[in-house]
Amino acid sequence: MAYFPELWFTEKYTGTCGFTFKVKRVLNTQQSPLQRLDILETYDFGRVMLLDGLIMFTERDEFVYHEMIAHLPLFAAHEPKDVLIIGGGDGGTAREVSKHTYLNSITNVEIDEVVVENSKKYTPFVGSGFDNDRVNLIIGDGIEFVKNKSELYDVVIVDSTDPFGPAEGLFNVEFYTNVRNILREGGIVVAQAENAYYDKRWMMRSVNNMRKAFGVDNVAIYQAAIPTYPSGTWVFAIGWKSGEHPRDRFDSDRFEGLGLDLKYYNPEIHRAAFVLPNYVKEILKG
Ligand code: AG3
Repeated sequence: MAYFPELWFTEKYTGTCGFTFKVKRVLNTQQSPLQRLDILETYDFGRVMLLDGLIMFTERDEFVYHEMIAHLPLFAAHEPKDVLIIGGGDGGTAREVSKHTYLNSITNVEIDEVVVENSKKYTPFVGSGFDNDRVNLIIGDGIEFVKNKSELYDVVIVDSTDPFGPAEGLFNVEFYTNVRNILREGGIVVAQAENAYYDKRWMMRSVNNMRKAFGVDNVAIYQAAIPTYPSGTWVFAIGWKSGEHPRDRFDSDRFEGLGLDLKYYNPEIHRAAFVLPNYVKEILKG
């Protein structure tokens, strides 16, 4: 009788626990100049992209991350015109930002072309985000891009990998300061900031560095439930150059006007995402 050995993948969260699923097949494995990339076909999560062995997104729950990193800052921003995405090489963030059809420009700076190529080929549900003519994709280093830039943006979205390897420099004070310098008054930055359960030090590195660049009173975090990321609850750090807390800014006219068909983000979530459990509040106090 034929013998079908099974293939399982585990992302280790610590030395002693992790997240495991069975793999139907491996669609691609590739080493780019910057990182290892794997595309898996799974039973429970559809297609999955790994970078350096860590889950970047799954077909089943990527909508949570991409809606929350894009729509929350965009609906909080006052008449946004120009958006900059740093990272986001899979196209998921560009896909969501493109739904804001009134924008003048969407610039996406991704360092690794191999991620873009693979996403277009194997995970078009996000990769097609780059098919939109309004998305200007630049293959380059986001850290360099924000240095000495003269163009201004209303919203900057940092959709990066974890804070080591290629993305390390996207979590430091210098980077956030350069981002602040290219924001218009009232402008908003959002950065994926890991989680408060397994990786509170990384989360706080992002929050503290953003605080140094924007001021303690102009930085907050919000959370979203993402089943396939460590702890299942993901943190986004948000900084604003001036004006009201983004929790209290929500352009309902623009939201109603666009009539988006979304699966996670809604006006109630916009506010509620900023409500934090006590253990997270404690961590934020430092
Ligand atoms: N970027 C953030 C992924 C972080 C996940 N970390 C992990 N699995 N250890 C996601 C990219 C999606 N556009």
